[in-house]
Amino acid sequence: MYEKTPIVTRYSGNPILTKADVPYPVATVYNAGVVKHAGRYVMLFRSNLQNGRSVIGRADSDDGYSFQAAPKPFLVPSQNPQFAEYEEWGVEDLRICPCEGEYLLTYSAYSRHGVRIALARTKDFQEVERVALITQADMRNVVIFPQKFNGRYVRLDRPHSEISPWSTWISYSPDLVHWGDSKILIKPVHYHWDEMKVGPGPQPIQTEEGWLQIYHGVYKTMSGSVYRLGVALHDLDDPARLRGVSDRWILEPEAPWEINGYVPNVVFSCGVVPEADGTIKLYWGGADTVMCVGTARIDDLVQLCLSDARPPL
Ligand code: BMA
Repeated sequence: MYEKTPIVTRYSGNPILTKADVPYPVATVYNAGVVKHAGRYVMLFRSNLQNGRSVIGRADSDDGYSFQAAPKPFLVPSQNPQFAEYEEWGVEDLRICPCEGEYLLTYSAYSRHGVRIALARTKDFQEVERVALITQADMRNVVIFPQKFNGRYVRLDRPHSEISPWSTWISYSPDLVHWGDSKILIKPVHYHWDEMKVGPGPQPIQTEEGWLQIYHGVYKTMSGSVYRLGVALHDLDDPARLRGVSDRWILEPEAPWEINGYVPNVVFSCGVVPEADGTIKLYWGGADTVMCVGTARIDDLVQLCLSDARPPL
């Protein structure tokens, strides 16, 4: 139970993308969604501009480790009046959810009215169409499952209220625009590594045992919050049913660029790529400053959820 072998093996060439690799002026490169598209890895990363507000950049790779950043940002705050008012202060933490032959892009839209989630879609990462703002304010971290369940899209999301702080919920939609039937799935556990916040990471991965979800958990210390990553397993046919939430984290800030940076002591993931050999490439932002990658075996992560679980609620 307490073996020392790491569950996630860090790539020796970390960090794999930094502000020095971006052709336009940025202060940071982090929290990227990543997907394999047409045989190549596409990374959509967040950068703070030098006014502190965020845009989404793009980088491409043949091997998932060595990325080339595009000359211009991929997604900036919209000029379209339907979205502009809610994206005025930036777009952040984009997830790429492959679903029914297209990619659903969910990201945080910041404005004077708070933070909410916007949804866009693309088939080829050339043409991007904004679909809708799909939550009210005080919501972040929405990921959509790669398939419909009983004819409905399903998403995990992370509302915040004082009564049930920063927990993971599930919601359903017939059309990607209208969402409801919401239900709470995972709450922080007191005096535990995720006691302050629990929120979805990248899009869930299908495994034989269920949908594997990598999430972030936050612990508040006397010198700030520590962001770590954990895993949960959802039933294959009914993602509202949890098969297990691992008691232990799978990754915590350890490398110098995870401990020090724009926001110290953060590993935060919005991107994962399952590979044919039963491993994943897991991508995370280090200290809200750089992009990192590591590998893990899907079976190990699944077993952690099943063998060493904590109560979800
Ligand atoms: C969260 C989000 C993330 C960020 C993390 C650590 O609330 O803002 O984008 O990585 O805090 O600063």
